[in-house]
Formats: sequence, structure tokens, C-alpha cells
Amino acid sequence: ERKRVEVSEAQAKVSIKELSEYPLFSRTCYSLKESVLDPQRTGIISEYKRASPSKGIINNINTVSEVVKGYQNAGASAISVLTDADFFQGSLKDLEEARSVLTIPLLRKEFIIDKYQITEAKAYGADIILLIAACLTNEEVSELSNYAKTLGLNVLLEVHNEEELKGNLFDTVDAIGVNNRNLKDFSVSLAHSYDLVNKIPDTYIKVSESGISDPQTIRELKSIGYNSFLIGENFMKTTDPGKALLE
Ligand code: IGP
Repeated sequence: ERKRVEVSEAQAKVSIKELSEYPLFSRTCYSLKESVLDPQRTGIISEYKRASPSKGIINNINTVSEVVKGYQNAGASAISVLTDADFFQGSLKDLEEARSVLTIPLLRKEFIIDKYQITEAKAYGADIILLIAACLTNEEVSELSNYAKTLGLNVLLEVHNEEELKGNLFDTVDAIGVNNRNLKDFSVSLAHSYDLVNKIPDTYIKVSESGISDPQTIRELKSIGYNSFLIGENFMKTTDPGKALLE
């Protein structure tokens, strides 16, 4: 039986070998850690999010390049671009467009379950991949993060609770993101971030994800130990997302 982490190349139009010949595939990735810890930047990972399953369309006016340039100029430490089409109306083209205007790390925000998607992420200009613990076994997190490292990518592991953290603290993971949004009912609670921060070793960059909408919350999360903040909707729902980050 073919392992799930190997699976999608069999169905793909472009082979892994062909992807590895794309020009962007051979670039050197920016370091997420360095950019997050750079005192000149804000620690914010800001997201280009056109739509979401809970909110529907959030912003279909501002282009990818205008938004991500705005974020970068406003002091974002990294940029997240959704590539999932079904739920978020994103694409690999969005990722590539973001890459072409950025000089900071870029995250491919996707439900990753196999090596093919990681190869694609590199070929389309990502510096960081997301692995969601809720969708993967510990063995899969280990294998996929290892593979990402061989391509020079940074790995952000997303968890919701202690159960998902357990058994996933590999040294091939660079950052741990605590998602404040419950994936089943979309409810948001910062309690997730509060509960887990002390269970994450300090060797990892600690990211609080989702539902963050004011500077006071960021100050609080910083004071309990978070280095980084993943914010999408609060910026995207305005007509000038970069300016929203400045404020
Ligand atoms: C951003 P928000 O509430 O600021 O728009 O959230 C980001 O955390 C969220 O988009 C997200 C996500 C995910 C989306 C976090 N983890 C996994 C898709 C898949």
C-alpha cells in the first residue's frame, strides 16, 4: 500500500522532478525565526485571505501584490497566502504573485498531507510550510517536516491542544502555532493560546493564530511568551489591509 505522504504525485500533471526544475525551486529561503526576532519588525505574520468558510467573501477588491506589499511596508515579519481553492478561493498563482514582490518569508497556507504539496510550495516561492497536527499522525509530521527541511523550507506546526502537541516536538519543526479557532465550529477563544504557551519549549518560535483584532491583545500575548501573531481577517476586511496593520 502506498503511504499517504507519498500519494499525490501519482495523480499530478507535473512530476516532482519537473517541479524541482522550476526557477523558484532553487532559491534560498528566508529564515522565519530571524525575521520574527528582528526588532525592526512587528512579529506579525499577516495573511492574504480572500474568503473563508465561516465568513464567505472577505475581500475581493485588493490584489495580492498590493496587499502583501502594504503588509511588508507596514512591518510584517512574514506573509501568509492561502492556496486552497475550495474553502478560501486561493491558488498557487497567488503564492507566486506574492513572492515576486516580497523580501520577507512567505508561508504557503494549505492543508498539507503529502510531499508533493511541499515540493509545490518550494517551486512556487514559499519559505514556510504549515503542518496541521489535527490532520496528521505524529509519524506524518515527522516525515513531512524532515522532507521540508531537505528543501530548506521553514516548518510551522499548528496545534489546538496539548494532545496535538504531544509527540510532535521534532527538531525539524521551527515554529509552533496555537490556533485560537476551533476547526469544527469556527468559534474563537484566546484561551487556547493561554493554556498552551508554557507547554511549548522556548527553542520554538511561538505563534498565536486567528481571531486577533487589536493591539492590546498582541501586547498581552507577547507578555505571556508569544513571539508572533498570525492575523488575516481583521486586516483583509478593510479597504487598505497594509494600513490596517500600521494602526
Ligand atoms: C488567520 P484570522 O482570524 O486572523 O483571519 O486567522 C489564520 O490564523 C487562519 O486563517 C488560519 C487557517 C489555518 C486557515 C489558521 N490556521 C489553517 C486555514 C487553515
